[in-house]
Amino acid sequence: MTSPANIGNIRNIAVLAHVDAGRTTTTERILALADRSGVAGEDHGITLTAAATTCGWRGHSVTIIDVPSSLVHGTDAARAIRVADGAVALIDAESGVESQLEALWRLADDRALARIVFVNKMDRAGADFGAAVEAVRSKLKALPLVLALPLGQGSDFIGIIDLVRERALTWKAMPFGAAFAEEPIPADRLVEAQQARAALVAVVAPKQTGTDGLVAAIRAAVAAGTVVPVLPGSAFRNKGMQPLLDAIVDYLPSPDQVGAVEVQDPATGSFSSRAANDDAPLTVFAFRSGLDPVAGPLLFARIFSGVLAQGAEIANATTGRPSRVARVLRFEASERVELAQATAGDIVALDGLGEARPGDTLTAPGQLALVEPTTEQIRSRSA
Ligand SMILES: Nc1nc2c(ncn2[C@@H]2O[C@H](COP(=O)(O)OP(=O)(O)OP(=O)(O)O)[C@@H](O)[C@H]2O)c(=O)[nH]1
Ligand SMILES: [Mg+2]
Repeated sequence: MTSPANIGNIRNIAVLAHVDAGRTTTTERILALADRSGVAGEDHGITLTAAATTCGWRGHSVTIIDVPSSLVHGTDAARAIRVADGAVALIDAESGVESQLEALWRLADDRALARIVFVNKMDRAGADFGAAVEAVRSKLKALPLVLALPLGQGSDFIGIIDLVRERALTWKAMPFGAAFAEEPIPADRLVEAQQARAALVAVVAPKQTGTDGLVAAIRAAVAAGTVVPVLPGSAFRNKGMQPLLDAIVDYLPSPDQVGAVEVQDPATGSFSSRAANDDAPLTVFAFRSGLDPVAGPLLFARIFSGVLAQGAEIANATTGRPSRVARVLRFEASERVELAQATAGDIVALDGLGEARPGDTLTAPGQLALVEPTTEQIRSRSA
């Protein structure tokens, strides 16, 4: 986990949810699962104080970015979405799509962010998967692509039918066990599952038949923003979490797929783009401040391009002041890891930046650029 990941194996994911839909529970479950698969035999106290936490899954480095639900924190939410390459939207299976998710969804629309939907709380008595899928269409104005059907609901919710791989996954280790069994699709659901699979194949029209061709076609459609995969589960009961992680890895884009970042020259106002790779000039965007009980005040930031080394002399392009990064940290599920450097696509916490604020862009001295316009620029534009 501590070695730098190949950029194609990075997933920076924002979790979008209405208050109480299960953002914290879902994030905790993901981190617990991923942590267990990556690190053997330790006691995992999971810290959720961080604005971004990184974990490993199937050889990928997945960073979960916390997005405040309440739009009282609208700027924080918009910046969290700005640094994400994809998002998981949580819908409460009982209460459906609610206002805060709708507002966050619009912010993600503005950035054409690739998304998948997790219909959470399928174990609740009033859970209605079909209604949640319909709400993706009617309220979120997106084309839902159902990738799995629930097996039972309410207290009978035991698992899902994976339509892509045509199998049933059941979590029978009660009450909260993560282990699941893979079985054939139950005979009484077979026709329904075949019809649902045919519907999904018809939407994404894979050029190659077979599972791999279908996965690639779904991935392409998600990146293009034409479809939103939908999966049912229950974070609280720990059911459906591995398929959610698989979907993050299989269907949401990596930083290099999302591509270059558009920046503005603070002196001339002219725009240019910087490619999402280590050889491009350094572009770091600070999106959230945090106060860590151990590390102290930190600034969470995304490396859009270039390489940021610990101790590097940098410039705050927003304020025009020189600065120095004392430490580059990454929050992993169970610990804080100090990195020698962060590379393009990484999301890290920076220590020692003093006056820098969320919204600031940090660059190499002499290569100033802004990801977000400065307050002065916004004022002069609206004047
Ligand atoms: N039955 C059931 N309850 C759930 C599930 N997921 C979360 N909950 C419960 O729903 C409540 C809210 O869950 P949280 O994970 O705290 O939700 P949140 O979205 O982080 O809430 P805020 O941080 O307040 O926005 C808690 O009581 C959870 O135990 C689920 O899958 N099934
Ligand atoms: Mg929460």
